[in-house]
Amino acid sequence: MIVREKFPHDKELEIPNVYRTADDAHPGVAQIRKQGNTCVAGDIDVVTTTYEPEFADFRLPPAKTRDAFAARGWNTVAAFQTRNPIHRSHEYLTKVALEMTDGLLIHPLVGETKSDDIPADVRMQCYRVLIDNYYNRDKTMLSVMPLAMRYAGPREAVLHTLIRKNYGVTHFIVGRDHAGVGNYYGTYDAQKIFDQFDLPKDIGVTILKFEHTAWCKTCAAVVSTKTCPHGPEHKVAPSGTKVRELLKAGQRPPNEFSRPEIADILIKWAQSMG
Ligand code: ADX
Repeated sequence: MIVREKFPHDKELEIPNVYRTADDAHPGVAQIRKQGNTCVAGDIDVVTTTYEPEFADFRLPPAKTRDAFAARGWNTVAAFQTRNPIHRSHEYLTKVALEMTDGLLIHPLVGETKSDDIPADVRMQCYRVLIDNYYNRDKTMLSVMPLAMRYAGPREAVLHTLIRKNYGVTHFIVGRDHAGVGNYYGTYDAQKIFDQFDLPKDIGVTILKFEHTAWCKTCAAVVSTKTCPHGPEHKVAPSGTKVRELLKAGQRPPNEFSRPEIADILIKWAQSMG
């Protein structure tokens, strides 16, 4: 870098404004606290010409992604951000979105995540198997988003939207507790933050908001709190801890929660972790 500018890293300004908390137990706050106290800025020269990034076959930069949409003739595209394997409720959001758009971009975040999140290489196997078996491949694209998670909830939802706009999408999915962690944000705060904008005019992207979704045994379908009259006792929604226990024990979570092909990849991973 040719350093043109140097300025103090004002963490006391950044932390509460980005994260709405200054609690060091918040993983995004902890990350900032670990960073240096000085920022530098300037032009960057790339000297490594042989660098082969992870997931090279799925790493499309924004301009190439926009070209890919144009080549497919997609005028409207919905993007799905995720840091998890795609389970049945996520699958529902993406397919409902695709009912309204020409194409779907599954755009998993593969940068740094919390140590207890599932690693990106395992998730990539899950996404590929899922798309091969359950999605219309003419209407679905998978590429990676090389970005670190901040777990900043609502403000990160806006960041995620702006970045995907640069990738050329017209619609962006925001479900329950988007980019949230622990109990720092309300379930729908990441949707409410968009109320202050005139959309799609201000940001150029339509936000597709989804309420909490899960399989309902009585409806025999994935439903949301908006579409289903039945209470939580009708839902198949094992806790994260329960799912991990099942996987470690070599057992698939219910098919209503996760497709068997995904469960099998996750079982292999969970068991390799010892
Ligand atoms: S996130 O950090 O990338 O938001 P995750 O991969 O769990 O985490 O979620 C991806 C997207 O799906 C987010 O928009 C999130 O709000 C939404 N989502 C996840 N699970 C559900 C669910 N059960 N119901 C509704 N939306 C959900």
